[in-house]
Amino acid sequence: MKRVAILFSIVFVIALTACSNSSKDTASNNVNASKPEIEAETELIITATNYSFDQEEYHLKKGVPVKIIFKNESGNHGILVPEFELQLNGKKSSKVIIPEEAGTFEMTCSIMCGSGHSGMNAKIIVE
Ligand SMILES: [Cu+2]
Repeated sequence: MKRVAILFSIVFVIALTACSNSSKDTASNNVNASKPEIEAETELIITATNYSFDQEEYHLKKGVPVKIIFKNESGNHGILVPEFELQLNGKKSSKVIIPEEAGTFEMTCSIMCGSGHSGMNAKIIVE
């Protein structure tokens, strides 16, 4: 939850600085302003079909910002990884995350997509 709050404040500060140059001085007093905008160093594409994801395991590197790109190739699915505050769905969507802890995390389908829904899961392995 804390991570989301930080992310939101970063986005907020970025939005502020983008709107007005004069707000830069104010923003620099904010601790969050010293953090650079999250830029992905790498990408991971996750594809969903009826009723599976394209891989059983997805590997990420700890501490490396990664742009998770989710694509629906058939049916209507989504992905959910609570530990990363990651929830994507639709035809195509993406989010940049920074996996901060090594470990294995369960990824499930976030949309009740039909008969194969409960079998739609995969592992995100951070190392
Ligand atoms: Cu589903």
